[in-house]
Amino acid sequence: MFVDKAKIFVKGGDGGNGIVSYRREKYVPNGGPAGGDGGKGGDVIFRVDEGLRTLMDFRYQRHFKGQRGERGKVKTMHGANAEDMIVRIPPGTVIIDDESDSIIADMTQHGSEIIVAKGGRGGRGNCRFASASNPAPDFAENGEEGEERWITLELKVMADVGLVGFPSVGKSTLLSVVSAAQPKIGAYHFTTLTPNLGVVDVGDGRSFVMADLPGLIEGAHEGVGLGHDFLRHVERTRIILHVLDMSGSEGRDPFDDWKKINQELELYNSILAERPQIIVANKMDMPEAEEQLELFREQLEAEDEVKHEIVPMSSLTKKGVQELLYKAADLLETVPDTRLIEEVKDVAERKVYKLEKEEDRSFKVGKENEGFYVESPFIEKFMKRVNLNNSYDAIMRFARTMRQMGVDAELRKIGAKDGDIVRIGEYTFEFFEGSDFYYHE
Ligand SMILES: Nc1nc2c(ncn2[C@@H]2O[C@H](COP(=O)(O)OP(=O)(O)O)[C@@H](O)[C@H]2O)c(=O)[nH]1
Ligand SMILES: [Mg+2]
Repeated sequence: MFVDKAKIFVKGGDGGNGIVSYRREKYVPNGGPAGGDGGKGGDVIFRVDEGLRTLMDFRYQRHFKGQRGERGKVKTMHGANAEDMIVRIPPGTVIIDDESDSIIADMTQHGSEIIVAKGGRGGRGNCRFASASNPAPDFAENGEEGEERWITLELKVMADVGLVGFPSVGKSTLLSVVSAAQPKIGAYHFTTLTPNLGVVDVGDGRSFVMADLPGLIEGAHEGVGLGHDFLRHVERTRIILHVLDMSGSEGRDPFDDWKKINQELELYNSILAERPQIIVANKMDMPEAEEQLELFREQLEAEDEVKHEIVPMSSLTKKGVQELLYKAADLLETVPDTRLIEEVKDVAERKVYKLEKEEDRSFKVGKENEGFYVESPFIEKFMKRVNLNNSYDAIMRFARTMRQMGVDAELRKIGAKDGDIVRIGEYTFEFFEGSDFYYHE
């Protein structure tokens, strides 16, 4: 089976910043804090859509970023939450977290959803930090950053469209022209049991999977029994493109070929004879082709076999190829897909990864140059949220958190004293040992 893959980046929207603002009312000289909270950033959500068959869309768009939440507003008003970003995926898509190489989800049901990157919380406005000891706080929180991750999407695909026809009629060439697949042109495939599959972009938002099914006659011919192995693949395709060499080169008779292949299909499984079929009149660039096509049409009529659409085309000049793709996509829409998603699965075993990560509050302290350093993703994230540059209150809150985490104690253990320099990320601070002033509520 063929695996369609896409590697993409997802990021939830950042939360909106909380703001600092004060009430201003007539006759009230110093109103209380009134800066509102920021809105939540938009989540990036994957939703299964049974109308999709391939991961084709992800070849064009690889980055999905949720919108930012709105800033907080005056008069303690909330900024609006950003709308979530909905990304459609085909049923059967397995979502893998790249960093841990584990499965986040295995999406099968139409309409089911999963949040792959959460939007950040909005920052709190200064009205939320008012307390008896600090009735007019001069700081607000920045919005939290949205979650981000690289993920790989994997989809096991079955062919929607099967190419059948005698050797050398141009099946492999057609597949190579309409997809990225690179089957061997002009080669018989006695030895390979796997059909070549390619994802075909119709160009109007639709896509489907096409299989080159060599061996139908080649194998049967040789008596090696490969023919029927390939027929099993045809059995699972939803429509058949019956490719004919309309140039009648190499002594071929298109009508005769057509009947023989149909017989072969019918012998294997009579259902196949009923499968929707498009007759692909290939090699129309050749001199004799027009005449042959006329003859072919007459022969069909004479035997009352006018059941299928005929599309004249040439893989060489590409004339008629686009029309064939539209017709195939149209026909597919009329054929319900009854194949089970379960059939398509059987993904390699991987451990299942939990989307909810525990907040990691671990940190590391050490000595460097003349001072000390603290390393901690949690603290660095915290510093991004709290704007330390312009607010005394914010620094106090920051220091309190550090003490709660035990950072101060650890620094003291390795010798930090009053006035020593402590670097955290890009910031440097002065260490005040046990200062009430610093940790005052
Ligand atoms: N003139 C012409 N030659 C073609 C066309 N399509 C395929 N061929 C040639 O026909 C030969 C057999 O093609 P291939 O795709 O391997 O046929 P397959 O055996 O059905 O897979 C190759 O030499 C191709 O270059 C076409 O539209 N016009
Ligand atoms: Mg071939």
